[in-house]
Amino acid sequence: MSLDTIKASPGFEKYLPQEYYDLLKDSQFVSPKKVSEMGSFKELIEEHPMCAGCAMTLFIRTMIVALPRPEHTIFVGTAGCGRLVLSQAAIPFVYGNYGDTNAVASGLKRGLGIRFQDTPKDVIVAAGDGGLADIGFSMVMHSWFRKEKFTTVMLDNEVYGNTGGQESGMTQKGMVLKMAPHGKKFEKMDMMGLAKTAGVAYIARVAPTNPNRVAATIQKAVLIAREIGPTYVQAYTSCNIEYAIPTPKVMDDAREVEKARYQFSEYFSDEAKEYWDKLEAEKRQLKGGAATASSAVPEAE
Ligand SMILES: Cc1ncc(C[n+]2csc(CCOP(=O)(O)OP(=O)(O)O)c2C)c(N)n1
Ligand code: SF4
Repeated sequence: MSLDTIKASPGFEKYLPQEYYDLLKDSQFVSPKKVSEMGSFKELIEEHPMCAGCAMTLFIRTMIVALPRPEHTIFVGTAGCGRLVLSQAAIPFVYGNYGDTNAVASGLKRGLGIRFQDTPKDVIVAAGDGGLADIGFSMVMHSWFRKEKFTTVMLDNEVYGNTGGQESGMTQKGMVLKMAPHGKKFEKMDMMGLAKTAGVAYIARVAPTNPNRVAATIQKAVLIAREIGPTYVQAYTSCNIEYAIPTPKVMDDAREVEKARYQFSEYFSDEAKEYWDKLEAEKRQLKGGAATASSAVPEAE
């Protein structure tokens, strides 16, 4: 952890708000945090304009707490609900045009690799199912074929939430939405299978029902992408507005959907598995000592 990347330019210190000083005092920039500690330290995202109860917000909040090195992380997002949160976090955010995220992230990751040869930067695309499986599909696939070393997180609410309810390739067959009144005519796309075919090193599907598991999944995806190759996390992040889920029932829905068709699953390529096992062995060795994010798996719980 390091405060270097958020150091104020000389002369500006007195103009920065209290929130900035809270970040310097007790945040992930000071020491790694566990999801079980959420609410007791200054989080890197605290304000956003998402709908009340939106599961995507909970997922993004957990994902940010899980970042192995937030001070060396850059998010790439695009049009869609998720960017409303991501663009307000204390982490650099690049806004790709709708569909362009994985092309932008490819160039960014390569450029950062040339500029910061001693400090690898973690690039994470986080965008909706429409952005990644529809308009951005070819760019997602080709970033995977090219083995670009960054993480793609699909915020899969199974609809175009931000524009009021069009079907996406990830919507379930038969689903009737405000702007799909006849029901969707074809099956939900198998992006997990396509990722495997394209040679993605680590692939996971997760629902936001277990914050520790979300955190552990994100950490695996980021650390494996840093060293081995592309990683993909597909997260069920229901849209309570377009699916008319009453706010108090959002987590009930997540649990039901998880049980019925969104069970946690993960896949490692052989190389990714070998690397992950090595990191876990290092972590066990360091237990009791000070584990560093670059040499060991951070604690998620
Ligand atoms: C090139 C382009 N086409 C269309 C839009 C309009 N647009 C903005 S958000 C959005 C849908 C977002 O859906 P999704 O990617 O699934 O994310 P969600 O809002 O559901 O999180 C669309 C079509 C745009 N901004 N740019
Ligand atoms: S429209 Fe849906 S996905 Fe977007 S913020 Fe609202 S509940 Fe969340």
